[in-house]
Amino acid sequence: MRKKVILITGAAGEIGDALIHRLAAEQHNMVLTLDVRPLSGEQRRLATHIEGSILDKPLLDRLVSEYEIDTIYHLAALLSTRAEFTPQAAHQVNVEGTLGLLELAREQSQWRSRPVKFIFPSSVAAYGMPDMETKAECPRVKEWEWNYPTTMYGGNKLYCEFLGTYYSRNFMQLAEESPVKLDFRAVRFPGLISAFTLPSGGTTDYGPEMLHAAAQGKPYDCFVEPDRVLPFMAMPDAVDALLDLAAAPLEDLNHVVYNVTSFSLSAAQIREQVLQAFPDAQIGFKPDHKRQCIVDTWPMDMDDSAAREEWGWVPKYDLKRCFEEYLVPNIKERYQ
Ligand code: AKB
Repeated sequence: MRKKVILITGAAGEIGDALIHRLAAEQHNMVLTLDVRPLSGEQRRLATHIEGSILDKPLLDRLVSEYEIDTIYHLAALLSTRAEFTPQAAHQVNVEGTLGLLELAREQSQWRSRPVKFIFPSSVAAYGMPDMETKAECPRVKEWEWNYPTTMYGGNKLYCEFLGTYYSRNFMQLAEESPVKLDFRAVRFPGLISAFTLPSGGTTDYGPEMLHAAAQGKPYDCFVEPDRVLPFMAMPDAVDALLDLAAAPLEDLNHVVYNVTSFSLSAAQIREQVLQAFPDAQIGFKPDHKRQCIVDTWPMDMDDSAAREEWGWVPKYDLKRCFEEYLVPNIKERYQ
């Protein structure tokens, strides 16, 4: 008999790190992880890890012959700044990789006559505000507004939301016999901040980088202007959002894609928060024009009322709790 598992792709990344801990602690299911990189020491104890690529079709075939994949958390992706330097590679990983996994989930759903749950982290990058005036006039965007991404990553995420919707709702809609469709659900995340890991290749990275540099006594130059505002969220809330959306009864969900967010603040306000905890921190501003342009197309806030109404989404960490109870104590302990 095939072993029933929860599959996490991109498991060695920031969200994967936190998600493995939660899944292993809270659920009895076996966690199978896939990443081109090895897992860190502690994670290795909690999951069965396969070191490999989501683009390796024979590897995916081997996985489904051995395991019954019940839920997929598809986290593997090249983030926004990195994707601008290697757009073709980003398209391969972000779009073709997702398509391959959707196919795998479709086949598994039919083989076991039950939908595989496919949980997809999308991003604030799926939005594209045309200019700063519009950004100021429309600070809190709904899921269907301003879906005009300007980056490869944002375009990839928006298109994969469409692909997931297609596979879960419209696949084979012209065929007489409707196959069992998979159950695709997506959250659009703001910038995420973890006390334990640092992101790499993202455009919201200045938030966590400022804090982690200060905790280590290293000087840091922020790559966006002080007045630029973006939405952010603490990593434990991001993991809660994925788990809560996965657990929500399908009949309660009227959407496929949901915004989730916690607090919005400017780069200068992040600096102030960091200075409260680390008064000697040396944080300057040296804007990078290209990264700044990306930030300028992302909205200042996201309207997450659909997630709140339909599956009870509420972030546990507002700005104050995020810094005072989660980030600062854990980061101080980490770098002590
Ligand atoms: C990035 O900056 O690329 C990510 C994201 C907003 O999805 N953090």
